Amino acid sequence: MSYTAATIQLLSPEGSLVDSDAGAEYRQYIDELTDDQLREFHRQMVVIRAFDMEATNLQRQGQMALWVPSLGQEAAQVGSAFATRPQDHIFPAYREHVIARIRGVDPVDIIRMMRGVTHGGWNPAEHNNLHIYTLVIGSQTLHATGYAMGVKFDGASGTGDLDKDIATVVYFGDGATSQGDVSEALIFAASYQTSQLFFLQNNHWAISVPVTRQSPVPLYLRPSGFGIPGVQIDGNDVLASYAVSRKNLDETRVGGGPRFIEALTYRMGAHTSSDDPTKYRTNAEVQFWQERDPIARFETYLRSLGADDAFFAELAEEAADVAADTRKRTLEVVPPPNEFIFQNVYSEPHPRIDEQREWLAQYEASFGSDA
Ligand SMILES: Cc1ncc(C[n+]2csc(CCOP(=O)(O)OP(=O)(O)O)c2C)c(N)n1
Ligand SMILES: [Mg+2]
Repeated sequence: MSYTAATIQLLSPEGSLVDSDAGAEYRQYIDELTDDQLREFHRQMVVIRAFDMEATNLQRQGQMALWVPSLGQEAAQVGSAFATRPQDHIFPAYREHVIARIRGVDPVDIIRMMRGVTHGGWNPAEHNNLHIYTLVIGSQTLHATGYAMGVKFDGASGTGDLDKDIATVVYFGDGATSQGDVSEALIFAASYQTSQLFFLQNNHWAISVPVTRQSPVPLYLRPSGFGIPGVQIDGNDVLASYAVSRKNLDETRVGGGPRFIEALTYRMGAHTSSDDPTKYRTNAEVQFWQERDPIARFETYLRSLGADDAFFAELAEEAADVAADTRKRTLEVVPPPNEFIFQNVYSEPHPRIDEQREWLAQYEASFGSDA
């Protein structure tokens, strides 16, 4: 499944602006961007790719139980993340590493979580409303809709103030659309007319199940059955992701009702470090998408605007520094004390917890003092 006439694309895979009728209503959002903002889009994409590759290596070297790569999906994530406003709440799935970074999460905190040394990751209230990762497929769409309903009941959306009204964004995958949770979230969003953006990253695979097996129609058409407008974008085009998200977010925040964006992208790497994609997909398919790489086309575009070799060299250095720093700090992570497991289970002391704490202490002691 690839781009069609309905797919909004503002930047072609060759790196030049596309002047199509479908994209016309979004062009103004691009025209407003400064050179510095465009370079920041690129910077975030390049840095997170370096981080992601280093995290993949660290997992291979036994430093994490699992890694979930974001390779190839940088544009869908960066564009939509920059389209949010500070007051917005974001509910990610589990591979939105650059969105977390843009909202102020230290990416090493994602590694800590995958290493199993934190309970959940981070406190959303201290990280610009970036909620925690959710590995239970699709469940975050319900969390987001519930949150957006609360926002609406509080009168904190739909007042017409772009700088104050809160929009809620939820990220999910093509496979998630087959979960009942997502349909339920769409129904409640439509019924309560929440200020909410459903952002689907269609990376064409749900582990080894292709999207074609999960839906005979393009997924952006599905929300119309719930009364929610849907639009399909080239998710490897950071400009389309930014502009279409910006417009839909600003319309939903002031009371336009929920919106749905399907970003066509591709998971270039494995589903996770536990997966071998060569078992179920062809090299030709991977190559097709390599030719539509989100970063390569944006570099071409920035060069056409005047970015020089020095800019790209400095950025490559910064990305390498982030990767090196990620490695260094990952190797320094100290496991928390056992007591950490028992904290926050109940608000008050509980005999079962005391029993389990005692059992663990005895078990640990059974290894002797050298353990
Ligand atoms: C409720 C539930 N069922 C099954 C799984 C196992 N599982 C993990 S990832 C995944 C595929 C998800 O695919 P998609 O929604 O397209 O997201 P992607 O991983 O491609 O980003 C599945 C089935 C799970 N984590 N949760
Ligand atoms: Mg998928």
